[in-house]
Amino acid sequence: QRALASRAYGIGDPLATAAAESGLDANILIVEDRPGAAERMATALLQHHRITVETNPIAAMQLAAETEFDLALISLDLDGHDGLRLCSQLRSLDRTRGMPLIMIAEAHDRARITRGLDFGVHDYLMRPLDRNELLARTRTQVRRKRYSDVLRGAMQASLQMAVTDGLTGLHNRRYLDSHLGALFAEEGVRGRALATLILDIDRFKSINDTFGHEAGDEVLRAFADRVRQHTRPIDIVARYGGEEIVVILPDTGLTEARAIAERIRERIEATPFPVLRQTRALTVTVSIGVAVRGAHDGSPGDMLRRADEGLYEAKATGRNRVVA
Ligand code: GH3
Ligand code: MG
Ligand code: MG
Ligand code: MG
Repeated sequence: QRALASRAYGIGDPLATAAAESGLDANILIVEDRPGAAERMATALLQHHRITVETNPIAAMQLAAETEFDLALISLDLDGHDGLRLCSQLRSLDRTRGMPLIMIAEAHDRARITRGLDFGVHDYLMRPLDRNELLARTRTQVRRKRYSDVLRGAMQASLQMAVTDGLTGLHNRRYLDSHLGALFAEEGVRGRALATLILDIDRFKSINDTFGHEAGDEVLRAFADRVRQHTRPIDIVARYGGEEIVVILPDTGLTEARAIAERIRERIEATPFPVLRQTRALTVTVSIGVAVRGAHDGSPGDMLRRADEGLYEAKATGRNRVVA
């Protein structure tokens, strides 16, 4: 589905295909308390869809919040309850907002139908129900739902792509820039420490020059994986430049940050990196600059700059070391 979603973005065809195939097997909720009507609808729709019938709007609300339905058909007159209120609640809840709704109404319901359409109910059916009309309107809404699911998936995929580095799967610099400011402010307000590591592979250019750019890419990917393995889920790990990775460590002071950096440095050096078409794995080393947020730092840029100075010093004093 993800592949379909990313291909579909900006291209018409896969969307059309998804829509054409969507007529069958939707998950449909019918909220109706007249047994005859509920049964007739269920019988007509069961040929193509999975059907759940519920008579009570409160139970229906709960069910809709728990299960993903592709469509709900809702009677406006449920014994003692206003079906329109159920529609309105379903439209306002995050979890159910994307579910299409069809009202089942009587001729005297004109005013309520209009109100429903006004707040986003998609369609309605008049009693006495016509079987073919029921099938047609249902099909239309199910297709619309499938189409918008595909679009939403494509949108999420492209948003994800915009903040992800394609080679390593790490966050990219754009992600770092847009999240670091808020994190910096938040940790400051809470009076917590914040640390930064900047890691740069030593003599990476010679890996490219000796073994080729593809081997370089392979090392870079494995390097990124190892760094990620040695950090926590709450840390931000981002590819900052060519072969530089920045790690932001929330709630972490200098001593701990230096220890984490030293551990990563050791792990990189200790285990050589296998490379395609090379019988011997390559020993790779990394230099790391460490900085913590200072009392007078106005922005995360100040902290990053000090980490970068640490990195520069690590390079100047022999590489394969951590400088805080
Ligand atoms: P130093 O120890 O001083 O860091 O030496 P270095 O060779 O690692 O440093 P430099 O910054 O001069 O070179 C980095 C190299 O990284 C240059 C560039 O060709 C290479 N590089 C940048 N991005 C990529 C990439 O995505 N893939 C590959 N294979 N190489 C890359
Ligand atoms: Mg460099
Ligand atoms: Mg380098
Ligand atoms: Mg570099």
